[in-house]
Amino acid sequence: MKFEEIEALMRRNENLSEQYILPENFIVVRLDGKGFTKLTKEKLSLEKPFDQKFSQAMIDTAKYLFNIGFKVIYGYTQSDEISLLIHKDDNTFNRKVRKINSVLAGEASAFFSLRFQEICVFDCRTIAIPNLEMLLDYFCWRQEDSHRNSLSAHCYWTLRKNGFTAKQTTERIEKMHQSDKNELLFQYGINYNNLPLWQKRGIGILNLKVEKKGSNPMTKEPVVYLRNEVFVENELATREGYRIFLKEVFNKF
Ligand SMILES: Nc1nc2c(ncn2[C@@H]2O[C@H](COP(=O)(O)OP(=O)(O)OP(=O)(O)O)[C@@H](O)[C@H]2O)c(=O)[nH]1
Ligand SMILES: [Mg+2]
Repeated sequence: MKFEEIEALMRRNENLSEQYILPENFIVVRLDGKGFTKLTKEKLSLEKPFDQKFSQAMIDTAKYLFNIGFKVIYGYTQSDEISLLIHKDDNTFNRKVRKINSVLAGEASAFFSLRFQEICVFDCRTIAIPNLEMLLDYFCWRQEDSHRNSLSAHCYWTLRKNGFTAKQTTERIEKMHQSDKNELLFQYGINYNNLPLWQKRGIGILNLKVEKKGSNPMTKEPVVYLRNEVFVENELATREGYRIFLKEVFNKF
């Protein structure tokens, strides 16, 4: 086979296996740390179950991803995951799923690894979301997951710190209902309601237009201009309150 023919066949095969996010769909991406249960235990010296340094690295990674070329509207991070909402009109990489996933996973992994001076890897999935209601459902779902994870993680480490083995602890927690988990913490003197909000509700990251004052370089006259700035919200509302908050954020775009 001639080189030109081989190339044409290869390109055809590559192009035919390409997937795209269809027009008019919102693009949501979710990055998740690969094998972070092991990594956080064995390589990064972290506080358990939650570590401020780790959470800050997740926030900073999410903020970094706001500035790599995509039109990111909102970010949400909890545990070892980051979700980003990308504007419906964003046409980066022609909305090719393969490119979006690989570039975001690469950027996040590189940034986070530099922070800890350790190889840390994120995977990335891209989800097409066709309407606003589903978008709100998506972020509320991730927040509910945060709440469940956080309750389980507090129970897990409370038992581990009180002499139970990993096997005993996992078996005990697996069978428990939410209310029993609250009760277990209470028995060990922990009131779940009093734990920091960021550990239970996750953290929101917003891209807002803010007014800035400057001066016209030619005339030196004062001018007011708009600039996008990334803000961190670490006291998110929950459930219906979170939905209302998200709606307000998304409606600005
Ligand atoms: N010590 C500590 N660990 C954390 C913190 N946040 C997240 N983790 C760990 O990150 C893990 C995330 O879990 P998963 O994403 O479900 O599991 P994983 O091991 O990363 O596996 P895959 O995602 O399937 O590759 C949890 O099990 C925690 O152990 C933190 O603030 N402190
Ligand atoms: Mg993970």
